[in-house]
Amino acid sequence: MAVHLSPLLAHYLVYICAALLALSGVSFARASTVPVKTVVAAPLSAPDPVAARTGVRKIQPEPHAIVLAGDRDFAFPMTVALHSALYHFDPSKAVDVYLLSQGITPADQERSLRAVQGVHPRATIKWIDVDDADLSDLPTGLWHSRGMYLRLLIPSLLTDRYRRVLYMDGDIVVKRDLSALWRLDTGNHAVMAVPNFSEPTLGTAMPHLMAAIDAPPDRGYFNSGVLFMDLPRWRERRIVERTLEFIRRHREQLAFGDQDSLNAVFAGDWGQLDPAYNVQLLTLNRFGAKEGSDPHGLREQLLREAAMLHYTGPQKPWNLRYAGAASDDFLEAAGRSGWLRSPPALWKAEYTAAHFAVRQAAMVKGALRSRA
Ligand SMILES: [Mn+2]
Repeated sequence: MAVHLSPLLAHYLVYICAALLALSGVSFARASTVPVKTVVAAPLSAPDPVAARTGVRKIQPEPHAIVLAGDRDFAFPMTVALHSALYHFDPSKAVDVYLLSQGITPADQERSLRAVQGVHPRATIKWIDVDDADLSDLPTGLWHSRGMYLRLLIPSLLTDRYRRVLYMDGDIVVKRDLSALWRLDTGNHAVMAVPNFSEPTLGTAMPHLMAAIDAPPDRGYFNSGVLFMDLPRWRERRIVERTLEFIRRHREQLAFGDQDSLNAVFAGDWGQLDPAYNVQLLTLNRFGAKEGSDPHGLREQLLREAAMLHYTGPQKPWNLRYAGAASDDFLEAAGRSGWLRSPPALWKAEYTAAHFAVRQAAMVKGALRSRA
């Protein structure tokens, strides 16, 4: 007779394994040359008194981890994004946050930590200064700095303690409790994501690369700004190695380095998240065109129900010239974060003056260099 594992037992086995891992003292960050700064934003809740008395440790549920990443002047938008995520995150659930920095100054890292301090009672927040030597030869574009590749470091930077991790871009404002993601059944999918609103299939997004991709052109093409990643599956399927290989081989033909390459490697084999988890504001007008006779109504509904507003495109709501959608949502989230010291009109001007020109110049330089 075949041994049959009941779903409930299997469920608890996962918990028990997670608890054993936690008890074995596996550290958060994998041993590497990357210096890890540990700052606990708020004390974790007191030990369970019953567990202390009986000596029985409470079995831990799947740990929740969120990763954001950015370079140079992205500290401010990243902080607003993180603040908004923690502000809405179920306060009864512990959440570990990792902020990957590519050249964000220690002063800005400190300022960011102060800005989100105390927003969530069970959040731990760590900055990780990444060694980006491995990424230095990757192509960049006019509007995309090397920071876009930082998400590819997640499977090697985080330990086995985490199974499913949420990566989110820094140009996002969160509007709802994201802990709901960890209740999703993600099946065998290594990644869950939202289709790209403007080009939702491989064939429309990268027709010139279809010969290099082992999938029919009508397979889905996702936006890489929000990725719910199953890390063991990423490692098992060597997603990062294969993505880097694809980037290097097709560097001349990539419009969006990380996004095109990840889509090429996944080749349509990914799970679809509700579009509310990545509302791509620049191309919102493309959403719902096929689904209904009232696309305008669908778009209004999506904006109302958005869990994550994604400020896609070159113009960002922290720039003076931003004239896109949901500007107020950013202003509100930015105002609520403890980052700002001056009123919105003034800080926008300050920020634009201090960072925008520098950033664009650096990107033009990077683009010219990668083309050379
Ligand atoms: Mn983005």
